[in-house]
Amino acid sequence: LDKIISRKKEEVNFSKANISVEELKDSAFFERKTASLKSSLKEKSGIIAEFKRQSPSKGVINDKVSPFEVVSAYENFGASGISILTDTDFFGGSFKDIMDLRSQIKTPVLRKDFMIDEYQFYEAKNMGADVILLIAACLSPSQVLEFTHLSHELGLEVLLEIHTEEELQHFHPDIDLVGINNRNLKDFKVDLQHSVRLKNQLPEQTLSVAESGIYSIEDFSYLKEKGFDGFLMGEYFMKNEDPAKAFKE
Ligand code: IGP
Repeated sequence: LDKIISRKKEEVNFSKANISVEELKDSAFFERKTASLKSSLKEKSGIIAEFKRQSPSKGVINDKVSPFEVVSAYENFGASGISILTDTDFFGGSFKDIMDLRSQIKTPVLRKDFMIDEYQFYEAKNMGADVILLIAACLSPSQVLEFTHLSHELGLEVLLEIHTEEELQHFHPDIDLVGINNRNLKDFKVDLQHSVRLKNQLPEQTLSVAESGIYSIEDFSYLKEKGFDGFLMGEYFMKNEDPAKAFKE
């Protein structure tokens, strides 16, 4: 994680030097009205289907499919949300993955990246995202709050990702959704029961998303029964030659 964050700082500095916040604000998507993942989770399947080519833990998962084809099929088959990895160095994604399909997709899109600087929120709005991810392990509670308010000013919703009991400290009622990562980002182990225990420590009305390591219908049903409102699933779909077909089934 430290490696990802230090690389991310370099990347942000590089982007800042190329495109200013003022220029980002001038773009076509900047004024668009965003879609709400909060409402969409209740109206549809609850599944947030991810487009992910590769990851540090799994290496290449699927680099043969096109984002537009996969994402539009996820949408047709009833995804509540779409998650797109925009990190290039570790996940093989890019801002173009969102930008290029934005005008053809109505489903709320989560920009999945490591957010550490205000600049990235303007970038997220500019590329057409509706929701951003804040990872508690990368941020202080005061940064989480600051970034939440900036996101809201831009019309973006916030998904706060936590994994440990200490990270419950990062929760604040202004946050839209809390994601509990079933996967430990340090050793990549998956533990669904751990997530259920953490969820039970959140205020009852909090919208919660179970993230990662959902590898079967049984996993999904178990988490649904335990009261999760959303289910973020990537590899289960992406490891198939036709990810959207896996979603449909
Ligand atoms: C999806 P999976 O195990 O279904 O492919 O996981 C998603 O939860 C995972 O990609 C993820 C992630 C993250 C990636 C969760 N939190 C933070 C990068 C950064």
